[in-house]
Amino acid sequence: MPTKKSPSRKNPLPADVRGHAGELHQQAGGTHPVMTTQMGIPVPDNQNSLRATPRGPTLLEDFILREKITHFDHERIPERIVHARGSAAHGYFELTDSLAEFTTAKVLTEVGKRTPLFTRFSTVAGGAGSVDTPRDVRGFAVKIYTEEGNWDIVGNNIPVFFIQDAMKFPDLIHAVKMEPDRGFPQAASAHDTFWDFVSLMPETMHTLIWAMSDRAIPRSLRMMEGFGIHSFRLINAKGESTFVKFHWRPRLGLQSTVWDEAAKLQGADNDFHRRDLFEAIDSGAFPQWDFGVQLFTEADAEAFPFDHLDPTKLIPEELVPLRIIGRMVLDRWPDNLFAETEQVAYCPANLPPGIDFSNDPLLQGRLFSYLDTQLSRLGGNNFSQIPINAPKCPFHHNQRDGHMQMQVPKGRVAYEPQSLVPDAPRASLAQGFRSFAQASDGSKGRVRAESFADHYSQPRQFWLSQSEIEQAHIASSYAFELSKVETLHVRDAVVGHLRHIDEGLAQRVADALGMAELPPAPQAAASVQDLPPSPALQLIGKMKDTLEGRCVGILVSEGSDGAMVDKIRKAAEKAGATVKIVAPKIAVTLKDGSRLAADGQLAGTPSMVFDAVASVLMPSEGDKLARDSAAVEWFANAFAHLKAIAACKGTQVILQKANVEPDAGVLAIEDVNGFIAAAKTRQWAREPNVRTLA
Ligand code: HDD
Repeated sequence: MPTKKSPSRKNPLPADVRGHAGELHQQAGGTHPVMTTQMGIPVPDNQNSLRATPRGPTLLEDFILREKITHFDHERIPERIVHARGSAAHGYFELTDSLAEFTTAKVLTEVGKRTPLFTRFSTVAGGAGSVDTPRDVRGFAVKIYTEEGNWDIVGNNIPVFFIQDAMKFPDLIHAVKMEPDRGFPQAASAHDTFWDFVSLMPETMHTLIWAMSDRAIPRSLRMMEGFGIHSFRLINAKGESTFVKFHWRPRLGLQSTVWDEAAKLQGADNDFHRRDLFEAIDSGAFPQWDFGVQLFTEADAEAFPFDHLDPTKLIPEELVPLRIIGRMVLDRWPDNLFAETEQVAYCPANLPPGIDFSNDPLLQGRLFSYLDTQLSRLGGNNFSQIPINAPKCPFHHNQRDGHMQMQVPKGRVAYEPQSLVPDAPRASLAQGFRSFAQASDGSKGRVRAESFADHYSQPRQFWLSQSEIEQAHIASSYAFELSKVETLHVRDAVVGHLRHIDEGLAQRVADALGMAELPPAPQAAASVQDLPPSPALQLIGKMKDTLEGRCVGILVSEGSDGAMVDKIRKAAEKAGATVKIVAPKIAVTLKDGSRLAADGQLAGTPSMVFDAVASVLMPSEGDKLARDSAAVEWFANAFAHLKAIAACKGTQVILQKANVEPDAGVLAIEDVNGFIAAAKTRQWAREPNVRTLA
């Protein structure tokens, strides 16, 4: 073997990048600040470690290498045990209607004032690197930096929660996370341990039916509702309390995917929701939500046919209407995902004076859990100094020292009472946080209130309030999820519970699972009531016929008619959509000889990422693409996912191969207005022709 005397292989890097000389800061042209270590020592070479000889060992003395690697080794912090996968944005809250009658909180009384906020959306079950589109509840956490301290509304996109008592939260999460022995499935509830747990906990039935609905497969984070879930209190200047529930309503209306689409999106784009939010903000189409409250008194609550302190119950809007009092606008993407989205620490205990907690036992447990989590996740007691967590109002306290203390407090006094310093902080009864002076009676004990015993009436109300399409989707999701459950008695137990919600639902799921007969229903702790249907619980009812915020894909190829492409593009953009061009190659030559750059290559840009599709192809290109599975699937999927399709004559041969049958949502490319109208909605009438639903 030839021995090498020196590293004489040809190095493809220019000399300055190889770092022989110290001219590193000239490598990309222009002037650059000199790179330094964390301590500010200039770095002579960022390519080569310090070696004893050119081909000898690396020296321990190389403090530059050790610092760089050490920092890298510690670049991750523990991910959140739940809600690890999240996307966030900055924005503001603006009050449009004062609640001064009910609360002293300035953020809810000063109309027109804009208060900065940071909102993080998340999935619950998957890890930080998991996909954006599993069937899952979505977190909807808003940190409002009010002038009286941070207010965190740490909610979800579903108005109820699985369990009634914080004691059960670790069990719920252990059951839904990947199974500990095999380490799968990631980000999915369709497995034995989750369904085993819920089948033994009838209180989960309400949130479960929401999670089986299309609410759990949103089209976009911009098209989801948010809910504070628990009852909170508002407290006015007289010390009077009014109960309140908080709601966020997307201005774009609600929209979901269909399940087959959500599942395929996992392959098409892992970051579908994150990218969608980023692109909307980047293009200046700032997502907005109305902020609404449901206000009710103790006496109102007494008359409800359920206990509002039970987080598995919601208050139908028909019973307590929603009052819109403000809006949230998200207008700035974070500068750095780690520093902001990852390090942000929400906590339901963060409330400004004038808002207070209720006795909801789940909320009470949460008040402990978040701070405790953050101490370990963010490494110590000074995490509130991280910029994204720090309040934007003045703050003064006597808390000192600890890991990563970033401030340099001055003076001798860090205690109270004291008499040495005139201007040290003191508590203020007048301005301070006030807890409602609620009288209580009864005896201490580990008990579940009798008023929490009805587990089926509200899921039944939810089911009966849904449209036929939604009911079919819900029944099919139960069937899909339970089909992944291997333990047969667990399937039986779940279907048994469904009988209390609706015999018809139970029968549909049982049939879809191939059960010979309906399993017995378990004993219900309270009799099931027939509550009036609540149309406000529908998702389809809250969709808007609009293209605003949606995306239209246009397939083109060599020789396509550019004028036709422009016509569709303009009409779609006029209706508020963004348009993306898809082509077999990333740039094509159009009929008039001009070049058109595509936004996506066909093989990597399936139709799942669009809300509607159009196609402008020369017949010869259509013939060619009819032999390309990516093109055939483009249309087959758009058709199966109930999207409007506008196609030219040249595309017909592909449509035939894709089994696209003519219907109201399949239009000739020349019918631009018809296409835009059809693109504003899903083609629900098509669904029975494209899939078998339970
Ligand atoms: Fe929780 C995070 C929402 C019950 C314990 N939760 C977390 C996040 C959201 C929620 C949106 C992520 C916030 C972010 O983006 O960083 N959690 C809820 C809702 C609940 C709920 C709406 C019921 C109504 N949570 C709940 C209970 C407990 C926790 C009952 C424990 C007793 N939640 C946590 C946590 C997390 C968390 C483990 C993980 C990371 C963190 O807090 O900071 O402490």
